[in-house]
Amino acid sequence: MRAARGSGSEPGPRHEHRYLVALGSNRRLPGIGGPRAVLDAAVAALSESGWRVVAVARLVASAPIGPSLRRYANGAVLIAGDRDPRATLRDLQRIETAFGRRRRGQQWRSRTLDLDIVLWSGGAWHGPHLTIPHPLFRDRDFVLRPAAQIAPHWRDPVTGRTLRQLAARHGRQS
Ligand code: A4P
Ligand code: MG
Repeated sequence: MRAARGSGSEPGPRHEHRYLVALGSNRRLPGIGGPRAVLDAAVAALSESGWRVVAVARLVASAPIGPSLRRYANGAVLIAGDRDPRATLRDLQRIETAFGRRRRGQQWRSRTLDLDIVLWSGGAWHGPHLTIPHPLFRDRDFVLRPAAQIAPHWRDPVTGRTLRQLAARHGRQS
């Protein structure tokens, strides 16, 4: 793991935004490998598409939530760049598609790659297709643990709690 100093939401150069992105996979991708290899390749794809990769969390294995029976690999990455949240979501969805993700069918079905925006340095964002913070992230150990590893002091703008606090709270409850 490469850890970021500070909160993760600190301003970088002017016009630079930071995003904390959660990664998940529970399917093999031919030519790449199993879920862990898919997530490593997804981080490389972010870097190739112009993002500065600030920190990458150690991957965790997690039991599936929802209808899929396959175990997931999950992770988190802190990236920096000049794209606004809408452009960032498009970028993440383009990478998901390049990794064989099909958006048809049931929600939460098994997938080769899921990239969700958990937090960004601009605070809260509500648009027709995008909500930041991600509405479910506080309930998910497989998001909180990797996220708290790379940005422990970053505060959730809704609850005011840091990622470390949210991860510790969730760990005690589950
Ligand atoms: N959208 C809204 N807000 C956001 C955001 N902050 N980041 C919209 C990304 N997308 C956001 O997502 C559906 C729509 O959510 C997008 O078109 C976007 O406009 P999707 O990725 O197409 O579909 P999905 O992944 O099936 O839905 P969602 O809600 O992202 O599912 P989740 O919450 O990601 O759950 N179990 C384990 N152990 N590990 C996992 O990673 N993941 C899921 C998927 C279920 N169970 C899991 C895991
Ligand atoms: Mg998603």
